Amino acid sequence: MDKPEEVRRRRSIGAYIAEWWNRLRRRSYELEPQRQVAIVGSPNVGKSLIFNRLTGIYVTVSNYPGTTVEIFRGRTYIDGVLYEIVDTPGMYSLLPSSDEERVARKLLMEERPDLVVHVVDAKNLERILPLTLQLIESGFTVVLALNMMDEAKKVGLRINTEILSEILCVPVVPVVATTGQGIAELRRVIHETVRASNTNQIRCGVRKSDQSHSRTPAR
Ligand SMILES: Nc1nc2c(ncn2[C@@H]2O[C@H](COP(=O)(O)OP(=O)(O)O)[C@@H](O)[C@H]2O)c(=O)[nH]1
Ligand SMILES: [Mg+2]
Repeated sequence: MDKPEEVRRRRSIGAYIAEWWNRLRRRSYELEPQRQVAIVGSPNVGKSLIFNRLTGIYVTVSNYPGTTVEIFRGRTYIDGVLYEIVDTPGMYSLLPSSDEERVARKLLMEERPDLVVHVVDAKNLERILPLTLQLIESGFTVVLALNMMDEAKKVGLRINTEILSEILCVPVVPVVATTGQGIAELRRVIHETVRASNTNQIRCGVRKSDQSHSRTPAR
């Protein structure tokens, strides 16, 4: 049995953590987010799971104006910077052929997020990369999240993310959204890429081991 003193001490630590968490949440929705990140990609690639893993302090859901399409918005701090993360409806292309795609395109074009995380199913890369190229051509700062790496490995696929990153000139982060593997790295790369794009220093192939490998792409 715990002594009453020990119980009191644990309760006060619990109350302190709860108070700190509530203060953080309150502050996060009172303040205007400093940066905005949109999560895009085709349906069923793990966008919402990644959104949930990236956010957590404050999430809202609303219909996009004039439609019944739901948009989830959440907030998170990365390195002291308050980000708004937007989970967009599934899209295959920037040329819309469904209500969801129209809303996703409109949201991107009107809100012009600081960064777009293109979530792709690592097993179906070749079918999905055209959207990555459209996003890059439309002037968005893009990070490619190669999700479902667990399934890709199971079917024997090996993807050289460094070469892919160099070819596309966007950072590529392998992720397993179901386990959370790669999410910390994704947060780090999002923050680093937003900072680099603000100073016009887009890196080609952001690597863990070689941070000096950078160049400004031709525009
Ligand atoms: N095996 C595996 N399944 C995943 C992964 N990420 C998402 N899923 C599953 O894929 C399905 C679609 O995920 P969801 O986040 O709703 O995709 P969305 O339509 O892009 O928002 C769900 O059943 C997830 O559990 C992953 O990394 N590995
Ligand atoms: Mg979803």
